[in-house]
Amino acid sequence: MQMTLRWYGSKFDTVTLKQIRQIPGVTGVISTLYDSVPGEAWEMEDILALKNEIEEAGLKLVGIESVNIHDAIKVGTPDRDKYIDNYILTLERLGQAGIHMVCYNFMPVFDWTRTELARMRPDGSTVLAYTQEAIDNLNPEDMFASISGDVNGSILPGWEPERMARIKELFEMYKDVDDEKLFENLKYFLTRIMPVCDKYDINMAIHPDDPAWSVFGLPRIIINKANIHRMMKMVDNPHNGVTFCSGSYGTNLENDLPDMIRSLKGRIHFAHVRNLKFNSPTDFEESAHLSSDGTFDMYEIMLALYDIGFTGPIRPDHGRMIWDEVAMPGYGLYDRALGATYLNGLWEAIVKSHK
Ligand code: DNO
Repeated sequence: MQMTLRWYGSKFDTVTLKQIRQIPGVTGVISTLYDSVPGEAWEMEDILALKNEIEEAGLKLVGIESVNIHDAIKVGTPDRDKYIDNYILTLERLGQAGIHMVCYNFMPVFDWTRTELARMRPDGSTVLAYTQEAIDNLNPEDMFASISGDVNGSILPGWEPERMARIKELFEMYKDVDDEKLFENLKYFLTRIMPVCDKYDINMAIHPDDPAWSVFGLPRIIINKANIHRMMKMVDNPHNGVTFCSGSYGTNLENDLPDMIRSLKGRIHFAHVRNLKFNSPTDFEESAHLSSDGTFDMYEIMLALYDIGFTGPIRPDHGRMIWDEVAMPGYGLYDRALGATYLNGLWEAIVKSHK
């Protein structure tokens, strides 16, 4: 595996490439053109500028998170092909620039959803948290306003204000889309992009829906083992794979994470590894990465990745806000650096104990 950190680009991130370079064992970053608009083709010069900036800092651009998908593609409106054509153009240019992993999601309206961005834990750190009760008592149109006070001046991925301003319209667009329709539209999209992925050896890594169940009555499909296997079978190509995100699949306690990983040999193209602490099955908060701070056995997760011969990029995921850092919730430097170091430690021990 290759340890990386997510980086939003020098215009948007409070963390610098220099700081990332100084985290032991982190050799690459996962980045994006954060101000790109879903549906538009990325310009080659922008891709190369991002890549060069990262390489000049002594790191590697190991993959993209995310190239976002236009709603027309998810909804399957008649004009979807023009947006898919642009997506293909972006993939072509990424391939030509030597980038071979693209993370994306197929979640309607909201990307990942949390009801609190700064829940205080007993040690004074703050974390992202979710309670189903809060969602059940909230009008989706007020969702953005309810968390926007805690964003620390940042734009959250998938929660761009312009997008949230259109929320009513977005809900309207998805009103006839159920799980089956969403699967169908995903299949259409994947079928169209696979030739370019084959040509440039680009691994597509779908990110799970987070939380792994329907919110506000919207369809959610990338939520469990059965559905991921359905997704891979319907377009059976090794480039059609997944981002294994322990924190997202783990929101549903019925998901057996090590078992899911073992069933995905050869199809996990990217791993997000983090822990959650459950207060009840529908109230969880994002803990430190350490097993004993949360609910998951992180050793078992890393061991499962080792057992399937995982060689792709991995990153610590959301971190707690600690040591008075002010950053995008979940994406500060300190706790993610601790996470990377811990995961590297587990990996070293696993590798050595298998010799
Ligand atoms: C949350 C992230 C997600 C993820 C997208 C992938 O912090 O894991 O926003 O990047 O769902 O497209």
